[in-house]
Amino acid sequence: MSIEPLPDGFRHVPGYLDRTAQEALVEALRVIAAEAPFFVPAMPRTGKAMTVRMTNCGPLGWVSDRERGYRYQEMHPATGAPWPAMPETIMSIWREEAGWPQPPQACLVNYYDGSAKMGMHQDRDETELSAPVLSLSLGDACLFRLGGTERGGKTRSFRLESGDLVVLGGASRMRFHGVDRIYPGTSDLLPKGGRINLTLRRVTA
Ligand code: MD3
Ligand code: FE
Repeated sequence: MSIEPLPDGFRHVPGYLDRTAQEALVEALRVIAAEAPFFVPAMPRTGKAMTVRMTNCGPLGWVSDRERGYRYQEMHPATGAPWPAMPETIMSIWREEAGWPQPPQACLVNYYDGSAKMGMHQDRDETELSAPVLSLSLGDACLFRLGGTERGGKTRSFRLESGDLVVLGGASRMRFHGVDRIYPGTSDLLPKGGRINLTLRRVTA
């Protein structure tokens, strides 16, 4: 038997947020979603709807549509309003865990229902590709897949549970990754079930 080392710059902290902290974050997200409703992003060119619903908080938000593709912008694509402020709790997690001097500029909020997935991709819509990406999971567990820096290479899978933190820095920042499936009914944090992932990013240098 052998212990495989975790890939360089990849840190998974199971149970990073306790139940009370998870509940507080869900309440903060409720307020955010009331102001910046979840939208369904469309794939560039094909216009095919993604299965994940999204919203954002912070100065910049990640959006996608058929005509203009993947990008960051200062306003909500449907309401035209600026994104709600990033809650202080989220900013402080970045300060504690990112090891990066500048604050995060975007907090993408992904909502997965029981059948949503996210295909393998790289995060490369940021100008700043040296800063780490932080991920917080809430609600139902998921099967997360991490690959290498080339599409089609070897991958390994992890189960991410409610309260888990993942930090993707260093050489892991450009790895392909995706969400293969949600495990419905594995958490009672969200009354209607499903999974929320918060992804904190630095966008510009
Ligand atoms: C960056 N989200 O929004 S967590 C995404 O669970 C995204 O909703 C997934 O991928 C989710 O872009 C995964 C964020 C994450 C995970 C692994 C990475 C970002 C990563 C590996 C390398 C670089
Ligand atoms: Fe990603």
